[in-house]
Amino acid sequence: MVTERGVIASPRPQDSSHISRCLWRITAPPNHRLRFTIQFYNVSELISCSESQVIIFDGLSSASNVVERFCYAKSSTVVYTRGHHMMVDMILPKNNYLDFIAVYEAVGIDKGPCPTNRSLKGMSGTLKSPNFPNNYEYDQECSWIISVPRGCHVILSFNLTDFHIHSCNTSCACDFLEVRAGTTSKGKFIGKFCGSTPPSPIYASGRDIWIRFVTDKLSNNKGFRASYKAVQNLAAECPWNKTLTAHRGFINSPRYALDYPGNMECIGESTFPRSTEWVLYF
Ligand SMILES: [Ca+2]
Repeated sequence: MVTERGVIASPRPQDSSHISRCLWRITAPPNHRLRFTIQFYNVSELISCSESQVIIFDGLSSASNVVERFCYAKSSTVVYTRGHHMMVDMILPKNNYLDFIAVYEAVGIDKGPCPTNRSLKGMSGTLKSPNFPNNYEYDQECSWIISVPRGCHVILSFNLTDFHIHSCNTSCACDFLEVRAGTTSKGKFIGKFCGSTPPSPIYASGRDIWIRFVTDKLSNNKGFRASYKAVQNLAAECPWNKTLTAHRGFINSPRYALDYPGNMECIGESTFPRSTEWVLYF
């Protein structure tokens, strides 16, 4: 089937006595993925998974990755393919019933729990790895573009408990979160992060950042949840060669008392005579 939307259902009971298996192959237009919404799935409790199940493959054959496998009654569930093909393999129980109705539809690749270049806009928001706080899947690549209003700057923050990305070495070669300035993979590199210690808040000098989350074929973990906010230019709070002239004043790290952003260097300088004694109170 090559359509943008449709319904698939189990055979009617009077037809199903001689049918043991149904297969559907569905293809969405290029640059789309398939959203599959199971609206109704009921099967006898007496049936085991080996006798009856519905398997959704991320491709046109049973050699493709499995998106989801169902063998117990389930209420409404939504799954997404990664590519633009899907195969549904339904194994029907002998001398028993399986009632199944699902809707498939072609959606943009920016949809689903692991989107490609999903656009996030506004003054604040959150994003998370697929399935968070449950473990992410193997072999994923998801990306987001955060854009805050003109004149603002993005700051991306993590909680200590919301960052667990499987790391196999210090260069984050296995699973990682990559952050770049701008709206594409070609923007200025800001950082690559993994492990269980979240990075300091990430401040971008512009209004957009591009984020990519990549996982490999081994070991997975909880992933991450992050929040972004539109902030004013922090350059004023983190002066470069600012001259302090008043006899008394305050200096603070950028965004004090919030976490300061990573990758900044602030320098303050005084022009008082050498003999002047400085007293710093914390
Ligand atoms: Ca991994």
